[in-house]
Amino acid sequence: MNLETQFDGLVGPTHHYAGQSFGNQASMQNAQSVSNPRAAALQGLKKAAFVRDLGIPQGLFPPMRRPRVDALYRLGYRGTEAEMIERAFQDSPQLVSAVYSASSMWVANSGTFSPSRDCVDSKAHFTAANLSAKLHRSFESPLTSSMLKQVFRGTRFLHHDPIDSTLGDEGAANHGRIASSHSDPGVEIFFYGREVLGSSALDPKRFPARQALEASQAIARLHGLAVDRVLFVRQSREAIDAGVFHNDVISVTNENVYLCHEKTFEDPRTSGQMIREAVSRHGIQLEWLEVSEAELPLSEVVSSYLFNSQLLTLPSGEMTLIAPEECRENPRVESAIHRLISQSGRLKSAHFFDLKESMKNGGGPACLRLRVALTESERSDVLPGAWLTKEQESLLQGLVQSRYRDRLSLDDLRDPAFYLETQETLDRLEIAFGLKLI
Ligand code: SUG
Repeated sequence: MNLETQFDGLVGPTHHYAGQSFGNQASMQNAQSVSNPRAAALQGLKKAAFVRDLGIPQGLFPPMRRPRVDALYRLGYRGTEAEMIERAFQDSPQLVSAVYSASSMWVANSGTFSPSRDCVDSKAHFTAANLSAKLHRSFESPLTSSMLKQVFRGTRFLHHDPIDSTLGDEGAANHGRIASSHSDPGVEIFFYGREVLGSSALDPKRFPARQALEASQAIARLHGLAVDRVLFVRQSREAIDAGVFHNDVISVTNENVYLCHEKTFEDPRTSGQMIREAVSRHGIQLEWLEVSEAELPLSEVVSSYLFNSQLLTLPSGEMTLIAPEECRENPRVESAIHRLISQSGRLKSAHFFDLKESMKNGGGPACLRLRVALTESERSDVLPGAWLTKEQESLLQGLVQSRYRDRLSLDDLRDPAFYLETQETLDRLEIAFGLKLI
């Protein structure tokens, strides 16, 4: 059986809360709290190691180099690094927060991946996301391209540059795939919240929609996906306005299973029919698992992050959910999970993880990983240092324990000592992963 490879993002030493993401409830609510980068990285590592120990291939991306002093330079700041940071902080602590953001940990937003089985040239395609909706996240995109190229090497992979930034693209968080198995060709679903060139009549009112239809269409073309295997589905604006800023906050696919909430789509009847028809045309036996608004209201979808669980196929062929601890704290969510498990032919278990540090910025288990359904030969082309082996796990644990702070506030970011300390930590991570953090 070909299991889907998971790549998690290691939380960086600059993880903090600054309310950078308007429309992301957790980020907005925790704006001024003090973070614990050490706990954040250890929580993420523990989850990734657990998935590896289930027998699923598990990789890890390093954090990106921060702060983006180059961005400060482009914005007109001059002097030494410390001077530029201090001057920028005096003008706007939010700007310093943006250049220091550890947001690259949410690698579900790093890019869109199409397995070689789906692509006309039989290569595995990546398009790095432009993340243009938020300043702090837009700094990721050129670095993401470089990182993906360093990790997925050789001629089996094709890497595309980010789409033009006016056409917002948030990567795999707005992308799903339904297939009989990870080894088979699938139907790829692109979720979008707005049209840049079309009408704005269906745009959400309260919060911005981040994904543009035109970006998704471009990715489908670049990846060489067959027209009858691609769907473009509009996200519900009511859901976006309730805090569903990415589709992976309200639905998740894995092989032939689609787990979603009633309020996933702007037009549930047409979208549901389109998905069922496309999938059955290709002989895929779809298992549609739906949670209604009556069973779990949108507000609790957002607070629990149930749909941001990882839905994973195990070596036994059964599926499991890797869910955030918050799901166990809400009795309604807990009983929904029990119902789903008892009803499903494939979902048989759930595991709960404390990812509070990431959750407080709106990043659950699925945000922290990029799924790449690789063949065995494609796996052999992956940069060796990017696999989460037991040795790599303990090396990184040690590094995090000895070098990451356990308290970080917005004010700490202006401290020149923190700048130097961060560079040293990132240098060590560069060596541990064997790739260049530019
Ligand atoms: O883009 N939060 C991220 C969370 C990303 C979640 N990813 C997925 N759903 N796949 C975002 O909103 C908050 C940073 C801050 O406020 O400091 C942040 O960027």
